[in-house]
Amino acid sequence: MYERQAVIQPLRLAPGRRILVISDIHGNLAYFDALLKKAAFGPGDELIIDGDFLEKGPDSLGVLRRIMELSKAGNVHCVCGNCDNWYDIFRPDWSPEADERVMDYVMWRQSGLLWDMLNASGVDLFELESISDCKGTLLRRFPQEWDFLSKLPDAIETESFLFAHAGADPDKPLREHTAGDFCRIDSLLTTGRRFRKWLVVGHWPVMLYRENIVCANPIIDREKRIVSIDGGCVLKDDGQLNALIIPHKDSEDFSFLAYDPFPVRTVTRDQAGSERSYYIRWGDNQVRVLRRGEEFSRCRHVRTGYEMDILTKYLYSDGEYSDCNDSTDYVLPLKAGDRVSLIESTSLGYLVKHRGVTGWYFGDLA
Ligand SMILES: [Mn+2]
Repeated sequence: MYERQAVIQPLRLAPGRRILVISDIHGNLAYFDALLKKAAFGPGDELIIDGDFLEKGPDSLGVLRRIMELSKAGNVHCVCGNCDNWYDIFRPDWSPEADERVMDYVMWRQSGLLWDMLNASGVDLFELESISDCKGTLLRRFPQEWDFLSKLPDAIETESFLFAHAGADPDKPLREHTAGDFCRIDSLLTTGRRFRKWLVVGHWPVMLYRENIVCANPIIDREKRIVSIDGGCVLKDDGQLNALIIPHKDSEDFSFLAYDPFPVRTVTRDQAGSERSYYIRWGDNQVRVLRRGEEFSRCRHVRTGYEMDILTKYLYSDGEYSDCNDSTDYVLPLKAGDRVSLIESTSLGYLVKHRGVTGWYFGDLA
């Protein structure tokens, strides 16, 4: 499916209109609605949804319907991500083996668009043998949703920008791109690719680009002309949904807004930041448990040998070796009066987020 020729939607924007770009909503309707509200999104703006609005989160169908509803006004434009291409299950070259993989995926995740749609149709998924048995039901019950999904472009091109979910190939004419060229590239910023036109992508949570510090804010690389905006919404416990703000269609004067639901508290004393820190993250998260405690456990990261205290509830198994939830020992540099978002309260201190950066604070919070 990723080998098919990509659909690129040309978009002419009126001058002077603000452009918001949001990616990787991943079925999180609450974050999406709250971010639009925070940005005071309205008819005077343009909104680009940069792919992966479905899957992983609690309400994929709700997010799809919200985007469809917003799209009616004509100022909302949506790109297909690697989690949004569900219309492919109805294409003639879709195989029975692929149906099996989809069924396994749906029952493993127990969430996502097909899960939501089938539950809303009253289908008992635990009785269902194959996805092929319910494709008729899906088409009958959700004709508008499938029509919308079938028409999603793989990229949107304006005079100054290309919006694609994960990347593009600067050595290939745009018209020769496949769907996969736009949505199947991991870690775009480390591939050495640079572009003539600004490329705005999601897909790769931005915190994965740094080893020592967890930062969820968009990365603007002016040399490569890439803006990477996935703040780890749904995928990371401390993640956020970012909206890149382009002041008007030819501007490079980027800013952003972010939404997360954590309570905001106030720091009561200055704290110096740590000079050395590490971020153990998904994909490279095997640790050896040196000393298991009730609240914290002393652990050694297997690949690097780095030692840190990890919340015991973040360890995924009781064994000597365990994978763990994303963890950092970074101590944030803070000043009394700073406002922080509270992620975890522990007996030793607080895991907080300050201006998009997650770390520890060991004083009192007001
Ligand atoms: Mn993706």
